[in-house]
Amino acid sequence: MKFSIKSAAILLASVVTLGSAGIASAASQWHMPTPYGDANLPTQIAYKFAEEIKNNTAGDLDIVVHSGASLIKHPEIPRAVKTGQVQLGEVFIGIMGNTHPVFKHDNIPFLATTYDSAQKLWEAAKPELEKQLNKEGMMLLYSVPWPAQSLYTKAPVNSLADLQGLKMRAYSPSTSRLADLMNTSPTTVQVPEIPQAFSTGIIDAMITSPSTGVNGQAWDYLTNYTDVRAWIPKNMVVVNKRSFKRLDKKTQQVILDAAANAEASGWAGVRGQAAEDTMTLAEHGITVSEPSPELMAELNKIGTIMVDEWKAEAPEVETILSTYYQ
Ligand code: PCA
Repeated sequence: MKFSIKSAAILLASVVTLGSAGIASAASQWHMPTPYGDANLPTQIAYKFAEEIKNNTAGDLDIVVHSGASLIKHPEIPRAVKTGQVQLGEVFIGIMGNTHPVFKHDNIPFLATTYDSAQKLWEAAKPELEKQLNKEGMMLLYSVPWPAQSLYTKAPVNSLADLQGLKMRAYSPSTSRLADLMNTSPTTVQVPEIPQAFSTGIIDAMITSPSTGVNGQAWDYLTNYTDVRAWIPKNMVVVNKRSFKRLDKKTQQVILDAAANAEASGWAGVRGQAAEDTMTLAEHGITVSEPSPELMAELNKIGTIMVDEWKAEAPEVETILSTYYQ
């Protein structure tokens, strides 16, 4: 396991805090690493969540949000929470696709492309996902959706032939598979490295939200946004089970209430955020267009293949899908 000096120091600090909390029941400080920067809706919600808990415990539980992967690198956050290196953390659900197939519900193209259907898929997937988290010593607190994921390129795209051979950014096991099926080469790039990866030719195209495009000033290095709205992924905030159980019932309830509020504000805020950020892309000169029927037909075919492959991976997937389609 890799610990940075900074996280080792914080770990030590929290051990000291916990120790003194045991004696004098003083306020405790918890650390919450998050993957994305402060401009993102999930990060803003994380700050509000922490503030609500601090207020409603009269300062007894102080959650320090470490945004933008500043404390722990994104792919290492699940393990940091699992092992108790930190008490809770935020993670992109799809990034855990190789931990268990249930996490892949998050990045399957064209399974749920409206916010209502994405919410329905989330409700269907949640019990199965919670079972897997439980096995990993973690508990789900809340989830925040991203705007629908669309295609960014350096030229107009009318069909998949226009993408053939390009280097496509991937951010999860499912998006790597998608890039393969699109006849492009998947390249894993984290959000902060997107601008440099485009300008140095490491990637030529990506599928992500209008928000991530705006954050990375996509107009500096690409020209086209084709609004395919292929899926609606989510972040989730998970807590170490033992850390949570050690709290008194009242504090646990404060956390659960704040988590429910956080989840509701994510679903309420995402549509407006999507519209606003798409407009910002256009205002900066990116050509925003609706996809051609040909492109959509090709992509939908890939979506069907991916659902079939996913279904074959585990019986839990069948359970998710039958609940979703009910
Ligand atoms: N932005 C994040 C996850 C999904 C999104 O819209 C990313 O591109 O990595």
